Amino acid sequence: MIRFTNAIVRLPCRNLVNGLAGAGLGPPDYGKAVEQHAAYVEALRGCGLAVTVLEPDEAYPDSVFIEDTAVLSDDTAVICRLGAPSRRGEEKGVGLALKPFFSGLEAILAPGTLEGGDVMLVARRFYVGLSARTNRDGARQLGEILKRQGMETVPVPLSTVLHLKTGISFLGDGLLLASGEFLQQGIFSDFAIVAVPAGEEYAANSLRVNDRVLVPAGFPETRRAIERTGLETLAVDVSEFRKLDGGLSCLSLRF
Ligand code: CIR
Repeated sequence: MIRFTNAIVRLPCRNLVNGLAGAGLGPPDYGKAVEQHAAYVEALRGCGLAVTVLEPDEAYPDSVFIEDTAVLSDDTAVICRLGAPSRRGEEKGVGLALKPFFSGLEAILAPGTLEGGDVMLVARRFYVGLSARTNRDGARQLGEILKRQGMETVPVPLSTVLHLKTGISFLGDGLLLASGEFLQQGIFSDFAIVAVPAGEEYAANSLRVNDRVLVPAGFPETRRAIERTGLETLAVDVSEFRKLDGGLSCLSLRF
């Protein structure tokens, strides 16, 4: 399992209340979102990461979901062309913030689209969800960039989830946490799978960071299922980000 030393996050902006939402849970509470975000940053620091905190960007309501703007691999950062038109442009500031840490900067170009939430790294292989946000051309471009570094990409057609990692997370050591459509996916048949109990699907987006797994607060059965594998967990409340279909992984870039 990769050990992370750094993370980059972006503070939620006031305009967060106008973010893209399909969950039907109503708009997020900005004040609560700010508090939850601060606790999330502390959780990352508690896992040993140095966290770079970017200023809020009012031009982009969804800019707190920074994971979608880049894919990181060894010394290369791939800057995404987001699939959601209202989010295009978020990636510019992130590229600048990544520059000091990465010797190579690459970009996904039109007509390709790619969002980082669709990309799951397992050892030296990247699984790339083909979603409403990530198209085949975006996945192909990413594959070509990563191939030059000896990495493999595997496309994963999606049917119900927003992003690949909405429904599946790599917990390390050959272990996946999965829900819904991924429980029967042949592509993942070589992995041991921790199944997310029905009703707790949101917790499928949990986040292994070094020695711990961050799990969204309020999903005790998933937390127990992860702990039964011997992993240590930490519950982090991200209820306000859930209202915008965002999960734990979406809120940071880790490297
Ligand atoms: C969006 O629809 O783009 C945001 N409201 C949520 C993005 C969540 N990001 C992620 O799953 N990686």
